[in-house]
Amino acid sequence: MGLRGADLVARALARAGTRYVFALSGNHVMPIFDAALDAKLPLLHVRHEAAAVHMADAWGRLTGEVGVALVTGGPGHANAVSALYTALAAESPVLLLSGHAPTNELGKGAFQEMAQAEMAAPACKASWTVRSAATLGEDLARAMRMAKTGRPGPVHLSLPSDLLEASVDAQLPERKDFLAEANHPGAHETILEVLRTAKKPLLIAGPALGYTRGRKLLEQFEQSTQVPSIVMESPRGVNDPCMGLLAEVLAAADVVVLAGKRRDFTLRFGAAFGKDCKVFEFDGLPDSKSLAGKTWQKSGWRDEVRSAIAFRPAQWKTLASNPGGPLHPVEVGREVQKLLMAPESVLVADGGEFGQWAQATVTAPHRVINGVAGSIGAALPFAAAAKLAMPGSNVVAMLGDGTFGFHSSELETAVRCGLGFLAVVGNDACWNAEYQIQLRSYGAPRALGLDLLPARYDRVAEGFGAHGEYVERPAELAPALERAMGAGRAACVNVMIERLPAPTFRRG
Ligand SMILES: Cc1ncc(C[n+]2csc(CCOP(=O)(O)OP(=O)(O)O)c2C)c(N)n1
Repeated sequence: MGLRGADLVARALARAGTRYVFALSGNHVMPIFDAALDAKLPLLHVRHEAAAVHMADAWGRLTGEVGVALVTGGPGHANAVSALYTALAAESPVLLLSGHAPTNELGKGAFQEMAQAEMAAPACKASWTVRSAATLGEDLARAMRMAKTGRPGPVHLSLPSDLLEASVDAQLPERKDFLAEANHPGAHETILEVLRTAKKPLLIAGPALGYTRGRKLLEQFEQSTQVPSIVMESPRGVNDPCMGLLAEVLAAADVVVLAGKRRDFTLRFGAAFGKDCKVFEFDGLPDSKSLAGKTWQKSGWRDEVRSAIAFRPAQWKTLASNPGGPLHPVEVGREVQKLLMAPESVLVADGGEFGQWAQATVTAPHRVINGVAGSIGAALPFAAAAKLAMPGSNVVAMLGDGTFGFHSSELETAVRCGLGFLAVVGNDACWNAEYQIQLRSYGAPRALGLDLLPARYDRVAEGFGAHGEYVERPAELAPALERAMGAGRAACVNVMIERLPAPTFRRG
């Protein structure tokens, strides 16, 4: 038998070095499942198409490789699209491959026919339908390069099923055709000079510089220039509690360079800066070669910035919950922090108020958060992909109880695939972030519709074969976390917490 279009796709993915394809099956893509066998392309089957994209997203952020998701056409594709938005805002290199109705039936009411490329386009860097079986390999190579080049992001290809089944006589692209480095464009002498002569300069990087390799570049830049750099990748921006007293720093800076960071809502569209501050927008980082021979003055400003961002209330160190429970989120964070001290540990934070408490109380060398998109629900798929990418690491996801419900069935995926991460659910029996808005904006008597049951998410996890722990009182927390970490499989610790608004900080 000659090669089918599907073989070209599977072999091209394998040649590109794709280590996993996060997939959910469906009629249109079954030829690719079949072709994956011969191409030795590992498929990891998930429980919801959005989870496949979230996993590809976390994979992209943590490894720098393009994360690949494969879903079926029509409704399968539609399910995947919402998750593209998170990857787009996070500047994560993702390729979404969706099956598609066959070309010879288009316009006739084909099974699950839908304008898929158009539907994905607003949430992607690029989005198109492949037109010929012979170009499937080239299309894939181009899509992968686009996902990684410049500011990384998701790219979508729709693959009509007749092209996947057609016999092809086409060459596979070379390995090099799939490769492109996330580039951080080069020097900009004027900007460097302005930074060098500023008294309180600040470099604010966008999400793409916040992941493993980007962070190294930022560290090098900061070491060479003494200019403090921060990454803004969280939805509350200036009010993000994990950024401590960032608002003070932004108001005091005299020169700000936005390095691949938009002057968007997270910076109050620029109103977060002092009125005399000079703000420059630059698409990336000046490269270190152009710094040679320059002298950069050290000053106390860099330390001032660091300590402002690290600011947390002193009482957090000793804050204790009521012994009878529920727990204060700070106490939960303090215990979880102990699990994430090793160099490769990963923190996943998601959800409304609890997600913010988690980010404010826990740090880890690697972080995957729901990001500027502010979309909740991705934590469990993120954690599963993180464990796959970094199998020797402790991976802890901290998520709200509402958030848990979005992708709880991925705990089954985790157990089935041997992905032993820990999910810590902050259970306040509420969609608290929105409840807090009701309290602030409309008052307690007008609170409506946001209560949840104090549900036993630990038992849900057990039902999927994971390890479950239920924590009502502070004394139970540490032993429960220890048992969960030692369980040797995915685990869920369901912690009853106080229903508190996320913290905001003022000095003094
Ligand atoms: C996909 C999506 N749907 C809805 C929202 C709005 N939203 C933001 S936080 C939140 C409540 C989250 O509740 P939970 O996970 O229990 O966390 P809590 O705020 O209670 O700590 C909601 C509904 C959103 N940001 N993203």
